[in-house]
Amino acid sequence: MASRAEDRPPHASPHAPPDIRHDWTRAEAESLFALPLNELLYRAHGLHRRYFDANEVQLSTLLNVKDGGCPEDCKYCAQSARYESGFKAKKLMALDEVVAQATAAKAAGAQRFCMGAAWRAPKDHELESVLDMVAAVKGLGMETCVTLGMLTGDQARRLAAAGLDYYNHNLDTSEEYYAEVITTRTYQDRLDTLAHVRAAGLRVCCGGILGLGESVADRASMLVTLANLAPHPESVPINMLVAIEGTPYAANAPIDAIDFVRVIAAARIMMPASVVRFAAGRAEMDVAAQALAFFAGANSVFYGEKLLTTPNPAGAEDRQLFDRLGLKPMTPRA
Ligand code: SAM
Ligand code: DTB
Ligand code: SF4
Repeated sequence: MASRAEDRPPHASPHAPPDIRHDWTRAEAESLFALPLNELLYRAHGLHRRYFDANEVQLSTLLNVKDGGCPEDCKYCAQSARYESGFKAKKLMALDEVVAQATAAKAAGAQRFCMGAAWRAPKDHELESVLDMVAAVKGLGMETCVTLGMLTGDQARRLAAAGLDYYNHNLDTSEEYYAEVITTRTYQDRLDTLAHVRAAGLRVCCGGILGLGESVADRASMLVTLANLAPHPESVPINMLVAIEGTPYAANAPIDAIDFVRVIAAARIMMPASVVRFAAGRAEMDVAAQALAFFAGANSVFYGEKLLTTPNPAGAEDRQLFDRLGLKPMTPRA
């Protein structure tokens, strides 16, 4: 397929292979991981600079609007009702509380407000309440994102009509490894929801988790699935597993920081125009490793002292980090 004009940076030669491709193979992704680190970083950072201001970072604040009690069995998750994580189920948060939290996030400098719910899939009356949240947060002048589990086409269209900007729905791992991690839904269920979200005209936020016991081939396979979605997800969160007491993955070994950086770099090369988020796991990584991840192509973070159920660096700590690194908040695109 011929590449679209906007897929090429202005100075690219018309004969050069396009940067933006949807025909990646697992062997290619694995060979990126196998490059000497400096070579991999050089290639990734070069692409990063072609498509982005390399000194800008996108800031998203997360709020769990529906805590715990989820019927799914995702082995990493604090909110599955199947494990003894000690995390209690609560009712859907009230609208005024959501607005108060979004207002505080905006005042602290967040550009996007992401609301998560521990559902397998929203019921229609539950979706109604989320539509009100989306409209209210949008009314504050923030970008909106929600992650609610599986959606029908109709539900995706209703979210789009309410003014939603992004829908987050992660593939989490490779298709081959998926059934090891989650048995209550299939990879195809995930892909179907992503297709509904895209067809409704929403921007897609889709990534995965490292540290689930997956192999390097699984990591390559996940990136290939992501990069072969056409168009690419606009936002690609790469999470490090936050090991949760009581879940089957409580004792998983932490992933090596350099391996994490390699995945960020490969994601940057395979999806050069997408915003790649260093998502969960920054609280467990030192500043030098975070700086390397930003150089490798990460240009978004979760900003605010809590993820969904676990800690994230505090806003003041991150502001200090961004100052040290000379990173500035990214201007949201229209
Ligand atoms: N229930 C919905 C779903 O799973 O689609 C939305 C909320 S769910 C908590 C959103 C995403 O958070 C998951 O797909 C997973 O990628 C990430 N996540 C959950 N628990 C995590 C953990 N302990 N460590 C890293 N990422 C995690
Ligand atoms: C994503 O990719 N990561 C976020 C968000 N999308 C919803 C969730 C991270 C959760 C980390 C573990 C927790 O706080 O429970
Ligand atoms: Fe439920 Fe989402 Fe957690 Fe899976 S990741 S158990 S679907 S809240």
